[in-house]
Formats: sequence, C-alpha cells, structure tokens
Amino acid sequence: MFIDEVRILVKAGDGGNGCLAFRREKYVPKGGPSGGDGGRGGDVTLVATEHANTLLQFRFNPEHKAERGRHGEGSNCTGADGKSIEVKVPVGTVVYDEETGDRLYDFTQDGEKFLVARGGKGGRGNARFVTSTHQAPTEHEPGRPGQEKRLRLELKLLADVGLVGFPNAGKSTLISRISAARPKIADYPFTTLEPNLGVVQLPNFDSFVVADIPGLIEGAHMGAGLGIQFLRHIERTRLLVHLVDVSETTGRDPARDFEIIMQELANFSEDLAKKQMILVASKIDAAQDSERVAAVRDLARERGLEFHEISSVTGQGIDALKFAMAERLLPKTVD
Ligand SMILES: Nc1nc2c(ncn2[C@@H]2O[C@H](COP(=O)(O)OP(=O)(O)OP(=O)(O)O)[C@@H](O)[C@H]2O)c(=O)[nH]1
Ligand SMILES: [Mg+2]
Repeated sequence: MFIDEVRILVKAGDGGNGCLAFRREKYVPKGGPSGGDGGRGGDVTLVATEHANTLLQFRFNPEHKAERGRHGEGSNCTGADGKSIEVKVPVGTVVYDEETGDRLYDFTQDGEKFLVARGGKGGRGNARFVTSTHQAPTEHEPGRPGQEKRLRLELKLLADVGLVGFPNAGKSTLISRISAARPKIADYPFTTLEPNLGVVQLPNFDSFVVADIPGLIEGAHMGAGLGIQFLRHIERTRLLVHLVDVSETTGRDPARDFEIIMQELANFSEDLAKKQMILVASKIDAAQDSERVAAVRDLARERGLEFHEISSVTGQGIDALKFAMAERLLPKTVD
C-alpha cells in the first residue's frame, strides 16, 4: 500500500548506418564518395509530473522505445534523427537500474527531467573518410545501438498527516472514519504491523493523505515494541496528529502517555519533534473521569498545541478534526 512499484523497459533508438556510395558523373569514374551519415537514434527521457500519483499506467504499458535514426543515403544525404520520447512519471518516483540495482534518479519536482537512455550515434558514411591520399574510401560505419535499460520505478506515497500514539489509542479506527482505508482494528496493542494510508476527501474536492503507523511505546527508539522504524514513513509529513487514549481502560496516565510519545519522537529526530501537531483526546465516549481529559487539555495549552476531543465510535469531534487538518494543509480558498 505504501509503495507502488513497477518494472519497465526503456530503449533508445539505434543510430542509422552510414552509407557507402559514390557520385555518378559522366566521364568521371567514381565521381567521389557521397555516402551520408546515419541519423541519431531518439532518446528516452523521464519527466516528473504532478498530474499522476500512481505508477498504474506502466502495468499496462511497460515498454517505451524511441525511434531509430534513418540510414544515411547517397548524394551525401544524412539520415533523419529518430524522434525522442518523454515518459511521464509521478513526482516522488525513484528510478533504479534493475540489473545493477543502482539508484539512478529521485524525482522531487514537477517538470524535472532525466535522460535515462541515450540514442545511438549514426554511423559515418564513406564521404567522411576521404583524405588527400585516400580519395575513394569504402569505409562506412554501422549506427551505434541505442541504450536499453530495465528499470524499476518505485513511488513513495507521501502522506500529509501522520497519526502517532500508543498502541490501541484508536489510530486505525480514526483513519477508517475519515478515509476509505479499512485497516485491521482490534482491542489489543500492535494490531497495525504495517503502515496504512488513507485519502481524506473534502466536500470541495480537495484531499489529503493520512498515514496510520504502528503504535509506539516507551523505549521504541531502542527497539521496544515494533520500534521506530515506521517513523521514517511520517518524516516527510507536514502535520502530526497525536492521539492520546483518555479512556479508563488503558490503566495509564494520559499525560504521561503524551510525554512518552513526545520523547520517542524527539529521540528519533529533531525534525519530527518540531513538526506542527494537533493533540487529540481519543475515546472521549469512554472517559468517565473528566480529570483525565482535562489533564491532556492542559498539556495542549501549555505547549500551544491545538486540542480536539474525539470519539470514533459516536463520531463526536471527527468532522471538526478533519477540517482542522485540512486547514493546516491546504491553502485557504478565497470566498
Ligand atoms: N470506546 C471507544 N473505543 C474505540 C474508539 N476508537 C477506537 N476504539 C477501540 O480501541 C481499540 C483499538 O483501536 P485501533 O484503532 O485498532 O487502535 P490503534 O491505535 O490503531 O492500535 P495499534 O494498531 O495497535 O497501534 C479497538 O477495539 C477499537 O474499537 C473510540 O473512540 N471509543
Ligand atoms: Mg492500528
């Protein structure tokens, strides 16, 4: 779900062959060499576009070939160059050489180009081999082959929002409420073993992507629980939504849960700890003790964090949270 991957073949055009020819002139035997050069083969260039966000199109269309150069002809006619082609890939695509495993390119911006397979040079025709002592050359070259590569394209889907919190805090339940994602939800810790992504659609057709990652626990940065390996999936998000379970069933102090997660984030990377964050009291329907909610609300105030109370069971606060996320991410539209 997180990574889209395809294998494709790109083949640049071969160069056209150089020509062997002599001018035919009345009364002049072998009127002079006149074989033209072959044309250059076309290149294959990959171009990043914002208008695609999957690699799906390549599954149906895995081969991309540029045109070959035309052969040279007599009368010193150079063969026409083969047409180059551009292949569009979504921004975020990483290109690997399938045979060597080398990473060739990482597309990060719309319109970025990478020439991945160079067309072959055309061969020289015999007219090019004339020298003062070698007036009737018969040498001529074949065109060079265009580069051919097997590529593996990998697309990291970039999430805009990362959900963090203890295991069982209700992260997967939340993503299932606000997007079409249907991750596994269960009443035990570490239900989520792999990150899930969900696309949140807004009424005005805007959308953003939320990542639900496995829960964190104290010592995660030392490998406890599922560790922090999954945090790299949210390193490039723009907003973290931190869920703190305020129900009694945790048997823990929600304020302390909050501090532990903040510490784990900071241990992973400073950038992550500095990201903008919305603090969410989760499972508000199951919090009998209003003190527990108040404690988290106070923390939010102290730290200057926006605070929301939600229940994914009753739906309380879900829409407000969704729009709060959108407000942080999407440029305000002028009415
Ligand atoms: N009462 C109540 N229960 C909830 C709410 N949200 C989630 N739950 C329950 O809490 C349990 C854990 O929910 P998950 O969404 O799987 O939690 P998670 O944070 O994804 O857990 P991990 O994947 O283990 O990190 C499930 O039994 C849910 O039904 C809520 O708002 N109210
Ligand atoms: Mg989960």
